[in-house]
Amino acid sequence: MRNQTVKAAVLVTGALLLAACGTNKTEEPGTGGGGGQACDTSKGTLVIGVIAPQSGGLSALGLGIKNSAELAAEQANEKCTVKGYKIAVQTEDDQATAQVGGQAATRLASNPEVVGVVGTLNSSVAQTVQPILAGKKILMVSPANTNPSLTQGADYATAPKRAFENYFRVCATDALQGPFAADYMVNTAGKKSIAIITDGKTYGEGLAAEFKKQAEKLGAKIVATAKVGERETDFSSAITSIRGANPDAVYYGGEYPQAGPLSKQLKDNGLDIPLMGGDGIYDDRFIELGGKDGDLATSVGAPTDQLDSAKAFVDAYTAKQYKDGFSAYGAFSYDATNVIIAGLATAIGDGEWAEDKRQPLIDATKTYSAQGATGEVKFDEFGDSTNKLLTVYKVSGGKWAADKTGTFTG
Ligand code: ABU
Repeated sequence: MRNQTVKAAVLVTGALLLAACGTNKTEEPGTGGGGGQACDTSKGTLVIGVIAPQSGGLSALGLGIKNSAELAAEQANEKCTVKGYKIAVQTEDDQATAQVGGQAATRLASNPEVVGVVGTLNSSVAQTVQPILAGKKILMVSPANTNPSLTQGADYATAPKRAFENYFRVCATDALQGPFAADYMVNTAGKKSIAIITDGKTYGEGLAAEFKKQAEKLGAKIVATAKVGERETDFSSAITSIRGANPDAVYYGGEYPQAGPLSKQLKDNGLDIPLMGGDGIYDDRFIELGGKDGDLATSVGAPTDQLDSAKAFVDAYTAKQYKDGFSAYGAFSYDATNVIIAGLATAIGDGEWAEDKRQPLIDATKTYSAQGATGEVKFDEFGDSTNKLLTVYKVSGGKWAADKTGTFTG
C-alpha cells in the first residue's frame, strides 16, 4: 500500500516563480500586458490553488485540470483582469487521496495570498478539503466533483441544505448522472438484468445508488452486486460472485484505473457484456487499460470538442502544446478558474487584497453569470451549477464516441 505520509509534490508554476523574483513592477508587454499594453502588477501576486491528482492512476484527469487552470490565469494576466495584481497558480498533488488532499488544503489555507482553489477531482477528497478551506473562507470551485452531498448535504434527496458557503462546482451531479445513465442502459440499450460493482468510495457508491434507483423504476432487475478494492487489479472474486446471475450488463461505480481492467477481465471470464460507468471512467486510459467496444460512460457537460463555446479554449490549449490532453474536466477547470478570477476582480476593484476580501469574493461568485467554455456558468442556491448537461459516450473502434447529450428530467 502506498505510503500516504509521503509529502505531496508541490508544483509551482512559472508565474509563481516570476512573482518570487519581485512584484513591484510593470509587466513587459507579452508577459502580462493586455493586448500589447503593460499591466500594472505593483500590488503583488495572488495565488489560485489547484488541488488534483498530478501523479498516480488518475493523473490523466488531474493534469488536464492543472493545465487548464494555468491557461485561464495566463490569459487573465495578459488582459490585466485583476487591477494591480498578477495571478499565479500553485498546484498541489493530492494523489487522489483524502489525507494528502487535506494536507494540501492546510498548506494553501496558511497562505494569506491564496484567493481561491480549483478542485478537487475526487468527491472523497473534497469531503476533507471543504471544511479546511471553509475555516478560512477560501472560495473553492470544483470542476469535477459530482457527489450531491458536497453541495446539498447528506439528506440531499429529501431535505437539501447548503453544506458549505465557500463551495461551488461547475458540473452536474450524480443525482442526475446516475438516472441519466439508467435511462440509457434500460431504455436505449435494452438491458434489463444488470449487475452493479462498486469501489467503496464516496463517488462510486453514490453514483451507483442513484443508477440503481432509476434502473429499478424503469423495470430492470439488479441481479447481483459486488465490491472491488480501490487498489485491486485482479477482479476474479467479484466476477465469480456475479457470473451465476447471468447479467446482460455491468454498471460500475468507480474510476477508470479499475474499470478498464475489470471490463477486460469480465470478457476474458466469459462475460462479454457492456460495462457502463460515469465520468470517472470517461478517459482514454479506460480503453488503454482494457475497456472494450460497446462499453459506455456518461460524463458531465456536452462534448468539449463539439461545443462552439469551447472552441477558443480548445484552440488556446492546443496552441500551448501541453504534454497531456485537457481530458474530461479541462474546460470545466478553465471555467472554474475564470469564476475565481472574475470574483476576485470584483472583490478587489481598485483596492487591495486582504483576507477580509474572501467573503466578498464568495458573495460575487454567488451571483456570477457568464458564458464559459462549457456553456453558461452560474450557480444555484446550493453552489451547484445550473448547467445540468450530460453526455453518453460509447467505445467504438477503440475510441470514445459521443452518443447522446441531454439531462435527466425525472
Ligand atoms: N466525478 C467523477 C470523479 C470525481 C469524483 O466526483 O469523485
